[in-house]
Amino acid sequence: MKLLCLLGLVAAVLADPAIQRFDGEKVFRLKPTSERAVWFMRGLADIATIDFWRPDSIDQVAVDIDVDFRVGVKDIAKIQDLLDESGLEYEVLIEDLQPMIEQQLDNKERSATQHSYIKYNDMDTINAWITSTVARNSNFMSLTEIGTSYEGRPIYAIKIGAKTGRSKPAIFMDCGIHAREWISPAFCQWFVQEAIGTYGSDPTMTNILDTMDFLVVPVINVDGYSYTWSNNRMWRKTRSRKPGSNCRGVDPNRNWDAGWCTVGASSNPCAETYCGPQVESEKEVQAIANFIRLHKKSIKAYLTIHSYSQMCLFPYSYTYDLASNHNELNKIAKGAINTLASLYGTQYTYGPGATTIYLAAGGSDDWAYDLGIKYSFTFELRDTGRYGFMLPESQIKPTCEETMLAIKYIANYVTNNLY
Ligand code: 0X9
Ligand code: ZN
Ligand code: ZN
Repeated sequence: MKLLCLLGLVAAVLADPAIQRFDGEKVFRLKPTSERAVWFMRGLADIATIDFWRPDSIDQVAVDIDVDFRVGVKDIAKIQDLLDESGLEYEVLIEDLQPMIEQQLDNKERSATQHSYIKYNDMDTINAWITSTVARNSNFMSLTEIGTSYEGRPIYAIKIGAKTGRSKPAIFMDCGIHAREWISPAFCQWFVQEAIGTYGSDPTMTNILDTMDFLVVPVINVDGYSYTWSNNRMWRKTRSRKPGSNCRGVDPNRNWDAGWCTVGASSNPCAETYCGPQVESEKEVQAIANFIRLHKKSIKAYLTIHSYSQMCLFPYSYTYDLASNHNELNKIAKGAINTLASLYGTQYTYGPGATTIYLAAGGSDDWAYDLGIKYSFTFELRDTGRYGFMLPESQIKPTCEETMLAIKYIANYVTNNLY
């Protein structure tokens, strides 16, 4: 009996020695309707290791904002007892995370190495897809390696648009800033395919791509994304090392020069929202920032894709001040989420980041906006917490289809209102 257990253990370890398992881990949702509940949540964060899913750190917990958080298996009994005794309203969003991670890959036709738009593709598969797609459509696309990551992986930008011989205004869009938000890179891949697939037949897409170029970065945080496949599905940050700390990684959406590290970010290298030792400390952020600065004159819109929460956000997030074209941004966001909802009824909220999600400085949207790109939006795709980051592959298609409508709505607006 003992021997069998041992053999089982050895087999499990040999199967994939590096990959971290999440057996028995739960995700809770607390609805803090009072200051007492907020204090209670802070107390929990002090006594147990808690991975905040939404909002993404304890600093952002406030009255009336649902808190989704993951608790490691050794703390669950304790945390659940405390929750029960508190009398506060809470639910168990995910009973056991490990099967959820396995069930996420629910596309029956999936193969590990073959690229597909309706499955989650790993980093190597995405990179091979990037190269071959651009090569197959070289009349319509070009590829730039805009930099390399901390671990030396290439970061690519794909330019898509009709070649007119003149330099065109552009819309920049990136995916995969946060490693575990897998639906985000999936959307960028979908977008590229849909753009070439509908050019010439869809009048809106044709007009957009005749007038403008799209600059798409399918995955910014390439090291983090790789790491979510090889080691830890729940990884969010980059993978850089910092002298004096054993904790790795910086939150790449707290590392931009926009009220850097003033609110909603942490200076603790072990925190999920670590802002980094200085502005643009991360090579991945530098690569994008340099690329955007270089093409600043032509870039008219900045779009960045995250998950989850179903939101369309615009500046500011580092201050409660309103953007100078707030009314226009609000109107565009409203139009975008309405067309998104028209397909499957998916409901989004929208507004300035600071009041719609939380104050959080150092984000790419605010940085791009302050650089002078006056249409700047962050999308938080599906869902609202049923699956969270583990959105099943069967939802990739509907999610991408509806998001496509919103992105096209914004791109069409920008095309018709060039400045
Ligand atoms: O906190 C973030 O970086 C984004 N949410 S996520 O859950 N995907 O991490 C929201 C970003 C909103 N914009 C800024 N904070 N600038
Ligand atoms: Zn260029
Ligand atoms: Zn994110």
